[in-house]
Amino acid sequence: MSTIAAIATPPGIGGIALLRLSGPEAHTIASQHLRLTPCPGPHPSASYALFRNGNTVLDEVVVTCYRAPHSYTGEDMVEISCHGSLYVQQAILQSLIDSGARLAEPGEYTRRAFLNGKLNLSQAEAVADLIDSTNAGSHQLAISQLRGGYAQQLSQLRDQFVQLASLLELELDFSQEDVEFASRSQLLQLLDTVEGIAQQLLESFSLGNAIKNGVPVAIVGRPNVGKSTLLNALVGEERAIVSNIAGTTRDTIEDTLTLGGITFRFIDTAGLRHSPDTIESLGIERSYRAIAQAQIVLYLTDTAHLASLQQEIADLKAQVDLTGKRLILLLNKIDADPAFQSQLPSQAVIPLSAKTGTGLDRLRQLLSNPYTAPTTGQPILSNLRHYQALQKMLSATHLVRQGLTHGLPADLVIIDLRDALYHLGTITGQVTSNEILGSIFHRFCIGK
Ligand SMILES: Nc1nc2c(ncn2[C@@H]2O[C@H](COP(=O)(O)OP(=O)(O)OP(=O)(O)O)[C@@H](O)[C@H]2O)c(=O)[nH]1
Ligand SMILES: [Mg+2]
Repeated sequence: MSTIAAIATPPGIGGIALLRLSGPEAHTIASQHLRLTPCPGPHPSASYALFRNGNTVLDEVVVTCYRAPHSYTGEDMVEISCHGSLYVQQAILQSLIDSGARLAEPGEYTRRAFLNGKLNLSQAEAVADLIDSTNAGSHQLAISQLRGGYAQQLSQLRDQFVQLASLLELELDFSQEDVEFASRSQLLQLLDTVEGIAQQLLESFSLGNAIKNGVPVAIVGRPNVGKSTLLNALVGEERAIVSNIAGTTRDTIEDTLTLGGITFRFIDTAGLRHSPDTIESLGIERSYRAIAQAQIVLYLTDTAHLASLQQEIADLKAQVDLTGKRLILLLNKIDADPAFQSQLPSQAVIPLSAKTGTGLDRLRQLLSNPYTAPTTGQPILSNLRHYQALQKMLSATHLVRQGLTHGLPADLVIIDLRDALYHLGTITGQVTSNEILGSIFHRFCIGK
């Protein structure tokens, strides 16, 4: 293991910047530039020091020394807090590299922490989520995963499976004799438990994903029905230009609103129609792209065009695949036609006035209702990699179950069981590969 160095604070000028050194030579390299107080024990020691490069004093710094394994990475570490001048940060980093350190790769500190057993893989991923968190909901998800979350429970279950799998393998050595070392009923019971947990986690994913990444909502419809007015009313500011000229919005315009802890990303789009205008047509293409990427489609019409709504929806479905998306039909401008309020067409269309605000509360509620968090403190899955691993694990456990109920020989059951154990193990990192680690850590910051 080489000794790595990086600036851990964000690039740019700041009050203080933090540099980190980690690896077997961390203390030796640091002591070429600093007079270090010895750091013998499990407790980190912080001290004031001058950072020198040769005879030149670069800065007055505070140095924190950690001894392996009592550090974030589990290795010897030195952290240097210097003044946040760009020059000072770079000069200190260059000095450390000149003295034998190597520039750290993204996430390399956390990768080392994982490899040294300080964190499991799910916790390492939670570190990146915690850094990325932008609201109370995503922060809470990341913290609970960092504190262990469901990965600990899955890892314990996997250990029990491994024991049963080894008993099953033992039976192969006695295949001539009719013996059963692994209790089939115990195995089935364990399958019940792990499948139950996996199902619950998979069901929580749409909520977890919404909390972590927000929900894209496209506002679409024919020109002039009030899409931009609705965007402005929802986000509470004049984001998009509103006019009575059909075809006002040419490009997609986005803004966000947090409802019940979920960030909704509203995308106002160019009105859908056949237009000879090249620019408008390009805008309309973007509208279709916005619909394709949205999870929720707010399809807006107004009182003057209600009669053609069904046809418009049929045309829309012919253009874009709406499978898996929530389509909400809205009838705007009910303020302009009071007679309409008494003869509303169907329950399926939500009446509102983007201008006066009537009906907007109902719309907000409708948007956030499906994302109500479970109250019992159940774990929530927000990690796509875990989601995919659990799905693959479930396919394998179904085959194990089938094998057991049909009394298939142990050597066949074992193949599926190993497959299930593999996918379960990739969540916690009990099973891993350079490819998995690479895809996880490349999205980290340098210095973390
Ligand atoms: N009376 C009434 N007028 C509205 C309402 N909502 C929008 N309007 C008016 O309808 C016209 C069109 O509004 P926009 O918000 O620009 O419509 P749009 O759907 O974004 O139009 P394009 O960008 O051209 O597709 C403007 O004159 C708005 O003031 C409403 O709820 N009631
Ligand atoms: Mg508009």
